[in-house]
Amino acid sequence: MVAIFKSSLRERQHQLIQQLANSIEEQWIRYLDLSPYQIPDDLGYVEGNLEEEKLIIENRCYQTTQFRKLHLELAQVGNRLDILHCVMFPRSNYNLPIFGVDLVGSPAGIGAAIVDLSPVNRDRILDPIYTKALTNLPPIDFARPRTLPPWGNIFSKFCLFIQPQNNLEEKLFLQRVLQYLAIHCNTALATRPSIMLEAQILAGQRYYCQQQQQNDKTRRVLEKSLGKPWTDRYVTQMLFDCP
Ligand code: 18B
Repeated sequence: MVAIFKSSLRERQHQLIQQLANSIEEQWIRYLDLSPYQIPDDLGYVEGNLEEEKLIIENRCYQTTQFRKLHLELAQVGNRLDILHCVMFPRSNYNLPIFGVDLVGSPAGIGAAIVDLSPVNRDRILDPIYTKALTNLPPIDFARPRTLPPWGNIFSKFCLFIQPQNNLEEKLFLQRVLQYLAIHCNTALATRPSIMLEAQILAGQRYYCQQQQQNDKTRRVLEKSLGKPWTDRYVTQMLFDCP
C-alpha cells in the first residue's frame, strides 16, 4: 500500500486532465497492489523556464507484481498547455501490451486525446483476450478523429486518437480510457509470468520506446523550457526508459 498525495498542479489543470488523473489512480488502487517506485532523484518534480514560459512537471510512479513502472505525469507550460501522460510498462516476464494515454489541452480545449493498448509481442498483435474485450465495447463515433504520425505504427487497431469537440465527447473519451484500463488490469491480474517470451517482450518494449522517442511535438515542448541535453535525458530515462 502506498500513500497518495494531493497534487497542487492537478487542481490548476484542465478539468478533463484532473478527472482522468484522479480516475486512473483510483483504478490503479482498486485493481492493483501498488508499491513505491524510486523515481531518479531530480526527475520527480521538475521546473524549467529557459525561454520565458515556465514548465512544471509532476511525476507519480508505482510498481506492482505485473508492472515494472506505472507512470502518471502531469505537466503545465505557462498558462498555455496542460498535459497528462500515462504509461504502464509491464515487467518483461509478463506478456502484456503497454497501456498509454496522452492528453494535450489549451485554454481553447483539448487538442489531442490518445489512448491505446499497444502490443509488444513479436507479431505486434494483441492477444485474443484483449481483441475480444475491446471489440465488445459499444462503438462511439467521435466527430474529429486524428491521424497518427508514421512513428505511430506501434499502436494497435484499437488506438483512439481524437480531438474532443465538446463536454460530451470529453466524457466519452474519459469513459473509454477507464474501460481500456479495467480490461487491462483484469487481464494482467489473470496473467501468469513466463520467462519463455522475455527476450521478445523486451525487444518489443524497446521498439515501443524508440518510436515514442521520435515524437518531436513532445521534445519541442520540453526543449523550450529545459534545453536539449536535459530533454534527451528526460525522454530516454523518465518518459520512455527501457531496461
Ligand atoms: N504530445 N506529451 O506526454 N504520447 O507520451 N502524443 C503531442 O494537438 C507532450 C505519449 C501522442 O500528431 C503534442 O498535435 C509532452 C504517449 C501522439 O505528430 C504535444 C509530454 C502517447 C501525438 C505533446 C507528453 C503519446 C501526441 C501535440 C510529456 C500514446 C500526435 C498535440 C509530459 C500512448 C503526434 C497536438 C503528431 C501529441 C506533448 C501519443 C504538445 C510535453 C504515452 C500520437
